[in-house]
Amino acid sequence: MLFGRKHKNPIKIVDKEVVDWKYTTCGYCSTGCSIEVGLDKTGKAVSSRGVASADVNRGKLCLKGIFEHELFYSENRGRVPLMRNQYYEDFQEAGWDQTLDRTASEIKRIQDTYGRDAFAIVSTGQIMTEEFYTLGKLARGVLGTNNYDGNTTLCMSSAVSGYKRSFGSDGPPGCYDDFEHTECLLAIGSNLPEQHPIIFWRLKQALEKRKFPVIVVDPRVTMMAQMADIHLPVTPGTDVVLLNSLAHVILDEGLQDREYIESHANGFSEYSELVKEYDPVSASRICGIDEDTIRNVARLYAKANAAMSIWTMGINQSTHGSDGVVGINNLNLITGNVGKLGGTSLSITGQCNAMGTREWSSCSGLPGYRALEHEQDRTDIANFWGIDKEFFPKKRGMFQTDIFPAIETGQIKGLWIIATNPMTSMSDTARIRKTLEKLEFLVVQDAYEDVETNEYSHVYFPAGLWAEKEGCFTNTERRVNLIRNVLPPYADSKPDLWIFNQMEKRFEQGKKITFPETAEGVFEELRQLSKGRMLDYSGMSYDKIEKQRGIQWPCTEGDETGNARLYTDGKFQHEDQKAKLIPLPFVDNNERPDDGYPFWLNSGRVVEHFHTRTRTGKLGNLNKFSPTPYMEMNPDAASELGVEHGSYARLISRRGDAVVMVQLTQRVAPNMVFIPFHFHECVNRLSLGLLDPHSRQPAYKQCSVKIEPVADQSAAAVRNLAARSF
Ligand SMILES: Nc1nc2c(c(=O)[nH]1)N[C@H]1C(S)=C(S)[C@@H](COP(=O)(O)OP(=O)(O)OC[C@H]3O[C@@H](n4cnc5c(=O)[nH]c(N)nc54)[C@H](O)[C@@H]3O)O[C@H]1N2
Ligand SMILES: Nc1nc2c(c(=O)[nH]1)N[C@H]1C(S)=C(S)[C@@H](COP(=O)(O)OP(=O)(O)OC[C@H]3O[C@@H](n4cnc5c(=O)[nH]c(N)nc54)[C@H](O)[C@@H]3O)O[C@H]1N2
Ligand code: SF4
Ligand SMILES: [Mo]
Repeated sequence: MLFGRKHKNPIKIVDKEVVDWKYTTCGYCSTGCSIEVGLDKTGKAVSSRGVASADVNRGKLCLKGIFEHELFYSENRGRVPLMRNQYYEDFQEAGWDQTLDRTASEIKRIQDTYGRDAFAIVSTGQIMTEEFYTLGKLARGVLGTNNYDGNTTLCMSSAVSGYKRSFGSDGPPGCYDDFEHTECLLAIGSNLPEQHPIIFWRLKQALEKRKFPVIVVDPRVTMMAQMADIHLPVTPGTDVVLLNSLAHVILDEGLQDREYIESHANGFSEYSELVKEYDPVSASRICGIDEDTIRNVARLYAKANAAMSIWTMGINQSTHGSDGVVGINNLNLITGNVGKLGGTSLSITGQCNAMGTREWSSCSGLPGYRALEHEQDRTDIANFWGIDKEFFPKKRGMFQTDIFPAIETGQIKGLWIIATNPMTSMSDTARIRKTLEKLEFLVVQDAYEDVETNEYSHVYFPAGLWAEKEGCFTNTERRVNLIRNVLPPYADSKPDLWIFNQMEKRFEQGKKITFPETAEGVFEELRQLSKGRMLDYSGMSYDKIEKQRGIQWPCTEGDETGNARLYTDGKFQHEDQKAKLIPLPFVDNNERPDDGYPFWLNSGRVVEHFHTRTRTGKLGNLNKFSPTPYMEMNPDAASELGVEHGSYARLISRRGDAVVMVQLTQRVAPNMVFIPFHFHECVNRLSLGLLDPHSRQPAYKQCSVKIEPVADQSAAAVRNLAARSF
């Protein structure tokens, strides 16, 4: 008997006839895979492949990367600038000059009438670093609005805040190579196999060579939890209690690294006092993890020669997001696991250039991790840009999640939205819609003209996408990588950099500042501004980045390569160079399930879609995996309610309702449902999004709902189709 395909037709891989491969970096997630885009002899992008010599992905790509070249030809890309008087009127096609002039004059009108801060800007984690820096120059140096922020507040704000509180600065200290050295991995609220498939593959590679325990903390049995040695299905929103309790056991049993704490951290006595209250028995009643498991995990972590923690949105998107990050940092400080091979506190970032905006956009301050609150930083940047330092405010302005309520109250009258889609991605859709309707002027700058937020705009700027432009992204492990320009921008769309530069020319204040026209020209400014700082780019150039397939900062002038880790010398960025151990009392302030709304509503992502589906919803090879809004629901809970697998059900929260298809699975507990947030008019109609007090990040993952079967299934199906036109 012969095995194999001998008697069947062999699979034929169609020759795409690529004549040229162009070097880029993936534009979806923060893993930062190096991609080459293949062009055929007509200049059409026909293929994408992973770059074998790139340390990050070593030739691999996930589903999204493999089909990324199809984006160039995807539907509903913005072709030309559009304009209208009121958002409910039809758009008219207009030229760039006309739409830029109108936008500039509306910004001036609003700022003259109501004050500089009455015009706000909300950006993204998905444009190039050079574009971020230029937007920051425009916002801070020319327009002078202090209400300038980005969607990283929905995403990374808690990590930034937690790093600053513990270590004195933002900047993830570890790298993927730490998997090769660690003896224990704790992954909290992070589902790598779906959200960062290639980081996951790096972890699997490390585990194949050498076994070490993997502990996953997630209320859901995610793919990551399925491969874990220990899964802790924590009660939503209570990670801080679990972390305090792990520390309790470590200190109680004397497993801490006394020498490290003494030499490198402050605040031990207040911290250890607080932690005493979180004995495993009391903690288990709040966080839902039994006392023996807490003890076991604490001992495993503390006794490992090197232990590392990674986390993503399960921690950041919580009313205790910033505290959760500090709790993880505390754990790593008391066990001496910062800046060491395999011992780190590594925030897995989200968007392709979430790091670039943190480093250079000036959203939370001034470029290069400088703060508006520091006089020296204000002086340095004012001198570098050639403006009066008094032009800068002395304190950062509103976060994105405070900008929207300020529109409601009339404090903010105009808004510029760049590469983000709050109509789908912010909590309480009905409220966001009302908010956008209140604006005197809204300009939306996006690669796609059918992005939902654009329904409320007065002006639409069509932007170039990903490799239609040139510039850098920084990934999770602080690796700066390059996107070469593969194709010209689609139709009459323009690179974001070009749009910012054109806007600057329309303001008197803009004449004082030089705005380089090319991305590489901007990069030169980043090199100069970062010289000698922790965030040092001065040893990098585009060619060198491409040759090395990405360089990790700090990379000082004269250095051949970058540096894989931060804080290896145990010196931190607080004034006394010590890290801080911070006590974290827990207050339970979430909306929890009750008799009226008995289910936890959890939300997140699936591998085949990216965020609000402006891109993946249009690629057949991705959208076909999940074209319909759905929820994961436990079969026992469903049978009690008479809800069937594959039917539609209605969810109701105190904010609104949504109809989704039911997928029965044991991945969620009977008192929880999980909905991927990618679909418009879906989970964010229901979510509450209470804010973290430090980071202002929304707790997307915790609120409560009730569920009812839908009697008229065909009407539900029609409603769901109407919810999304892709
Ligand atoms: N395919 C794909 N990949 C992506 C993205 C995408 O849209 N699609 N987006 C990118 C971006 S911007 C981001 S931010 C990342 C997000 O990456 P992840 O954070 O890994 O993804 P999520 O699914 O949002 O949430 C992770 C897990 O948090 C868990 N969780 C919920 N509540 C709690 C809690 O109270 N405690 C704990 N410990 N866990 C909890 C959820 O059950 C979920 O499994 O992914 C990036 N990668
Ligand atoms: N319920 C719930 N809500 C969530 C989350 C959750 O887990 N649950 N996660 C939150 C998180 S972590 C995030 S990061 C946000 C993401 O939320 P959004 O930022 O609103 O989502 P995206 O779909 O990524 O929006 C990016 C937009 O930029 C456009 N774009 C892409 N490239 C370019 C470019 O080069 N230039 C320009 N001008 N436009 C471009 C895309 O077409 C798209 O419209 O959602 C948040 N919302
Ligand atoms: S893992 Fe992330 S960076 Fe890599 S190909 Fe997939 S989406 Fe792109
Ligand atoms: Mo994110």
